[in-house]
Order: sequence, then structure tokens, then C-alpha cells
Amino acid sequence: MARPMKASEITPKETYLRRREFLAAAAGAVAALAAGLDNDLSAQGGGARLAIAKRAATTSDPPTPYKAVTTYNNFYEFGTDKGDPVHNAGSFKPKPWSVAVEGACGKPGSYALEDILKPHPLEERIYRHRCVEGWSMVVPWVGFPLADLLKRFEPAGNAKFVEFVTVQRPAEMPGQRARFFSALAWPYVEGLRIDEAMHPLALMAVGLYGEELPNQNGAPLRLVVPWKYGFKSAKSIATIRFVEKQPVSSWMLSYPQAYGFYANVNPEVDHPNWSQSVEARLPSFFKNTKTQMFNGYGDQVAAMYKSMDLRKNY
Ligand SMILES: Nc1nc2c(c(=O)[nH]1)N[C@H]1C(S)=C(S)[C@@H](COP(=O)(O)O)O[C@H]1N2
Ligand SMILES: [Mo]
Repeated sequence: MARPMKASEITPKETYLRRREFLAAAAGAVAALAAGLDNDLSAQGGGARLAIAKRAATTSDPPTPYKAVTTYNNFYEFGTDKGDPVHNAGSFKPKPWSVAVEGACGKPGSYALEDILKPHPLEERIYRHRCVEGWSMVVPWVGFPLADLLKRFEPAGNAKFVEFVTVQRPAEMPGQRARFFSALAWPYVEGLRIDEAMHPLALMAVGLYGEELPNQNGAPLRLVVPWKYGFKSAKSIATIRFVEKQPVSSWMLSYPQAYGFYANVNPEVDHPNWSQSVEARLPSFFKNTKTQMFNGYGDQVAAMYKSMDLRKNY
């Protein structure tokens, strides 16, 4: 006869999966079905399970079902529809990987992924994650503070900003070889002011739901900056560059009236084409969740913008 399972034997993944089943059985199921999130995709799952040293939740909102997190994605290198990345990222190879560290710092060079990860105990951080398009999720990311990584490269005094550049691999990324039209200039570039990059909430993520990142979520290494719109969180990072001048991001280049450098979540500054005051919490598509200033992280980050006009610096 099977013995009953002790609570200590239940892994977090199992807990999540149960919660996910529960949520699917509840209100989410109808919306998820309508959106095609429950189609049986040949979805790219995550990689190996990760050993997590520490856990912290910054919200009591329930995590968004794994399936929504990994099948409803923005990753234009794999296509512009939300369902494209999970279908098109299958032949992307996140290993082996290395990151080029450049610019104003004491330790520039090319670093193998293993060397980047080695000194950093992994943490799980449950964060709200909001796209500028008006959908949001709650994701249990796995990673480590970006600050801990950047400090190892010894940023110089004139390193006022950090630029993050996504890998350029047209052979593996169909969006980068679009022949007639490209929504973004490649490679994908994003940036943070150095104090933002050093903020303890800024995460260098390597996984979600306890496993290595699926390709469509930015394997093997992506940023998560929870008080900013999702586009600040560059995926599949190949270059980290310490610079003196504010970088020009891919989104600023494509539509400067809509996508500013700061991109702090701000319900009072509308996108030129839609309101930013509400959001749809996936897997629901109803925009009935009120968007919070700085995505709800204002008590921790507002001080960094005290002297700025956040309508101008959107
Ligand atoms: N390289 C790269 N990074 C990217 C994007 C992209 O198109 N390319 N999209 C951004 C946008 S708009 C969002 S909302 C988030 C989505 O992250 P997720 O798919 O893990 O939810 O990734 C961001 N990082
Ligand atoms: Mo986004």
C-alpha cells in the first residue's frame, strides 16, 4: 500500500502544478481556452531543475499558470505573435553560451556561462511582470541579483549606464532574418541607469518554475526588472556593456513616442494608442486589474526617480 506523502517530499513544482490545475479548473480555464493557451503545443519546456537556496515572494497574487508563462511571449527574434516564440524557439541553442563584458569596467572579457553562474546562489523571486501592451503575469523566476554579477566586473566611475544586448543568430532566430520587414533593429538592445541595474530587485534570471528557462523565455540568461515594462527585460543576453551615455534601446528606435528609456510602469502615462491604467492578468484576457505605479514596487524604487518628471521621462 502506498504510504502517504510527507509535505517535505512535495516539490515546489508539484505545488505549482496543483495550484495550476486548481486555477485552470476555476475562472482561468474559459479564457485560456479561448486564447488557445490550452492547445497541446509541442511546447519547449524548461531545462534541468535548479537548486534554489532562497525564496521570496513580492506579491501574494497567485502565480500565473506555467503554460501561459511559457506560451504567451514577446520575443520578436522568434516572431511577433505571442504564440510564435514557443513554436519557433525549438532549434535555438542556449548552450554553450558566453557573455561579452565590455566598456567602462575593470574586468572586461568573454565569460563562459558556467563561470558567470558559479559564484551565485540561486534565488526564487515571485514577481509581477507587466507588458506595455496591457497584459501581466506573476512569475516565479529563478536567478540572482544583477548587482552581484555587475560588481564582479568592477564598473568604473564613468559607467553611468549598462547596456544589455541580445544574441544575434539569424540561423536560429527566424525574426532576425525577416527579408522584407523587421519591427525592431537587431540585435535587441536595452539599458538601465547604473543605480537601477544595481537595485536589489533587478534580477539576472536563469529559470522559472524551478527549472532552467525555456528558450522562449530568454534562455539561458535574461533580465527581470519588475518595476518596468517587460520590454526592459532583455532576453538571451550576449553582451553587457558599461557606458557613459544613455543607451538607445531597440524599442526607442522603433517608436520613440511610445517607448522611452525609463519605461517605468506608470498608469498615468498612456501609450499613444491605449490606456495604461488597467491590465489583464493572464490567463484572463479581461483588463480588470488596476495597474499600480512602478508595478507595485514604488516603496522600493520611487526614491531613484525623486527628482525626475516621470511624464517626460516615460
Ligand atoms: N531579446 C528580446 N528580449 C525581449 C523581447 C524581445 O522581443 N526580444 N521582448 C520584451 C517584451 S516586450 C516583454 S513583455 C518580455 C516578455 O517576457 P516573457 O515572454 O518571458 O513574458 O520580454 C522582453 N524581452
Ligand atoms: Mo512587452
